[in-house]
Amino acid sequence: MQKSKIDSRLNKLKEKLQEENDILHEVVDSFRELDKIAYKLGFLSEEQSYATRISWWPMISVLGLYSAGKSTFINHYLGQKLQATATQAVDDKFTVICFSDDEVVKTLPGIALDADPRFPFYQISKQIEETSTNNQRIDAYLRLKTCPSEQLRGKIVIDSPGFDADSQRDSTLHITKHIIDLSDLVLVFFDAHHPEPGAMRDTLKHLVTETIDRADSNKFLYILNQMDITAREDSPEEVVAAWQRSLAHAGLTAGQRFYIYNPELCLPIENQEVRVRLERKCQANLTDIHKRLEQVGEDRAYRVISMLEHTAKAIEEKMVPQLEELIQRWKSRTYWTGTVFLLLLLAALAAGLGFAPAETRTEIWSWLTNFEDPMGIGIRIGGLVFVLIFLQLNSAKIAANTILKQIKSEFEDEYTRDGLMRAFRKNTRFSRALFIWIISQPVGWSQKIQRRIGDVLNSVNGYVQQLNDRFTNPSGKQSAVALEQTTE
Ligand SMILES: Nc1nc2c(ncn2[C@@H]2O[C@H](COP(=O)(O)OP(=O)(O)OP(=O)(O)O)[C@@H](O)[C@H]2O)c(=O)[nH]1
Ligand SMILES: [Mg+2]
Repeated sequence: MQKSKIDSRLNKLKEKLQEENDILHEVVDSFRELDKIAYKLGFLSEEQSYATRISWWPMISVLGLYSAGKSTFINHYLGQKLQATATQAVDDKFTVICFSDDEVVKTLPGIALDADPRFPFYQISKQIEETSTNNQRIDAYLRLKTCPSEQLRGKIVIDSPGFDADSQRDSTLHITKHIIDLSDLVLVFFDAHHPEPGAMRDTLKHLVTETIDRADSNKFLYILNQMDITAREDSPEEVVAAWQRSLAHAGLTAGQRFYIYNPELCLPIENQEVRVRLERKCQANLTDIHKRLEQVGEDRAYRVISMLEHTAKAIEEKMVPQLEELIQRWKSRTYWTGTVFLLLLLAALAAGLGFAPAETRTEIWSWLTNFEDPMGIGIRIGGLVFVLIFLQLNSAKIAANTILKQIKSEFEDEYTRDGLMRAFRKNTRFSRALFIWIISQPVGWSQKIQRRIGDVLNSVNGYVQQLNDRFTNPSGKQSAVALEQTTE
């Protein structure tokens, strides 16, 4: 049941990828192959898939101060008037914008994001329902729009409601954080009307101060927009300097900053010198931002393929050796626990015999050393084997439980921890505990499986080659020179 759910989700994912004419749909099959290997080894349960742990479409989120021009920027980039814009705060929802061949723009409720494999949002609805104070559902915060703009192929853009001086609702902050975590690129918009810190306290706190120490801080682009308006009254350099000071005040001293205005909305600037200077700089900045947006699309295919390679190598070079080490630990712990139990049992028997009357001791001894009665020998050997197996199975169980607790505290990464625990349980179940002394490798780790991982790793090279061909030669036709080079 669960398995067919994951199958249909991945089939849908392939369909969507194919729609965008991308070689990535083949990569889904390679992820599926790794899933099957992981099911055998126990690292994944059958309702899980490595393919759902990565974002197949890179996400670009546009966040920032209210009325800073976020929606206007997106419309300009897409070449479509997709999002409503106004001088008043217009939007209180996040809009997830994705590509569709369909000429008609479709707006769907947030719940649609749950069902679509393109979006890594499917766990968030539950969290929102939990954090929201008045039981609001995901539809109250998110909507989905499809748009046929070529710029959107292979990407997802998220427009967001503006931050204002009032403190944000918990759910909005929660979604913002989730979106920031998932995004490949985050554009943080400021408004050149208010470059000073007072007007944007919340924005600075949530979108600047809290992002500075992140490992992925280079994905943030800080953008001062609507420069044309201020240039009519103040010197643009002073406005930019005031903004830079606010950012520095919030703790941001490095990071990529840009100042721009929307060329379609630019108000006339009387001072020609200022106009030319500003136009040149803002145009260059806008081009740089657009380049970064493009880059995200191109990087994405390589990134997904490198995730495939990373996952295959992690199974082979990390997970399996870790599991082998845990199994060894289990064997030696079982051995010691069993030995202690056996010694305790012997000590108890010795003590029992010590207290028993002399005749009983002699009787037991003569029974034990009587090798004439085959039935009796059988009972004695059987009894001994039974006691030893009983001790072994119990020691193995106790040892396994202790090691499971150790895995829980030793591994911080949730996926590694859960995978190892699941595989370890599979390796220490009853039938394995019975033959613990002859176990040499983890369940499922056969030569055949190792070859299959090797095949997935080989396919990575093939995918990279196809991608290189694509980007160096978008039409798909190889030039004579390129052909010569590849056949050499
Ligand atoms: N002159 C000028 N006006 C702009 C520029 N960018 C946006 N605007 C105008 O600023 C107003 C606000 O723009 P929006 O795009 O709605 O701003 P937003 O950030 O999406 O606003 P919210 O979604 O409400 O937070 C609109 O009236 C736009 O026409 C610009 O660069 N120059
Ligand atoms: Mg808007």
